Amino acid sequence: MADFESLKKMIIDGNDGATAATQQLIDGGAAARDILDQALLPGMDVVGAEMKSGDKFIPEVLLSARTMQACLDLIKPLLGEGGGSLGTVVIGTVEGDMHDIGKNLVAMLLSGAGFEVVNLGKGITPADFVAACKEHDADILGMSGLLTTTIPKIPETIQALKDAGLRDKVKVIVGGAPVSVEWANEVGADAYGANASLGVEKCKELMA
Ligand code: B1M
Repeated sequence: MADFESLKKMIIDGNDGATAATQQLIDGGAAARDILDQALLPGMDVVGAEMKSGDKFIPEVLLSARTMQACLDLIKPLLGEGGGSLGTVVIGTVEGDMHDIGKNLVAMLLSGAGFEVVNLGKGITPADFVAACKEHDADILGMSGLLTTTIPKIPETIQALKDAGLRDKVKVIVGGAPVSVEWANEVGADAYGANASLGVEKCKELMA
């Protein structure tokens, strides 16, 4: 029988049995948020630490990431659908950055909380962010950045929003491992999400 600890280890190992274990936990009555908070996220934390220390290489990290995404897809419907009444959030990972697990998680929780979410994917240029905000009449633009080399695309996008005359209408929230609240303030974002749940809380505050 699967438990949180064994699922966490499967994420670390990139073991494709993780989806069956996630399903077993769901069938056994485990809450989606507990699966996320007690197995999936702690598993990716270990992967990150091992990548940093050189104990894991990119292909292994990729396996873990794919495994994590497959498990997230299983719990996604259980995080609820809120009907989109709180406002429209356009969200994506910045240009040059292919990390999308955290951004997808934020998108899922926003949708569950009642936002209409337009998830643009990863590697999104400032021009494409602006075009999507226009097209979808966005209330909030969410940008995720995981690389110190590419997070300058965030202030570039904020400038592009200003140039398009949209900055007064569209609030901006940013997040991702190298981003901090101080940096977010410095580059002129309206909010910073330290994690997915706090990101949702900040979006609710922005709409209040
Ligand atoms: Co990469 N990677 N990676 N990687 N990778 C990091 C980010 C890194 C910190 C690893 C390390 O060195 N310890 C490091 C960045 C260092 C830096 O710049 N500061 C790094 C590097 C260097 C790289 C490459 C350059 C490696 C190389 O090729 N030499 C390369 C870059 C490729 C590119 O993007 N152009 C690369 C590639 C990859 C993989 C493809 C193998 C894979 C990504 C797969 C995918 O996403 N589909 C990968 C992974 C998996 C990681 C780590 C291990 C895990 C990231 C993750 O998914 N975490 C990561 C180490 C780490 O972060 N500790 C690392 C789980 C996820 C739930 O958390 O994304 O932080 P996170 O999101 C959180 C919060 O940040 C927040 O909420 C989320 C949930 O709590 N949040 C928001 C995120 N976005 C938000 C937006 C919001 C609000 C909150 O509002 C809009």
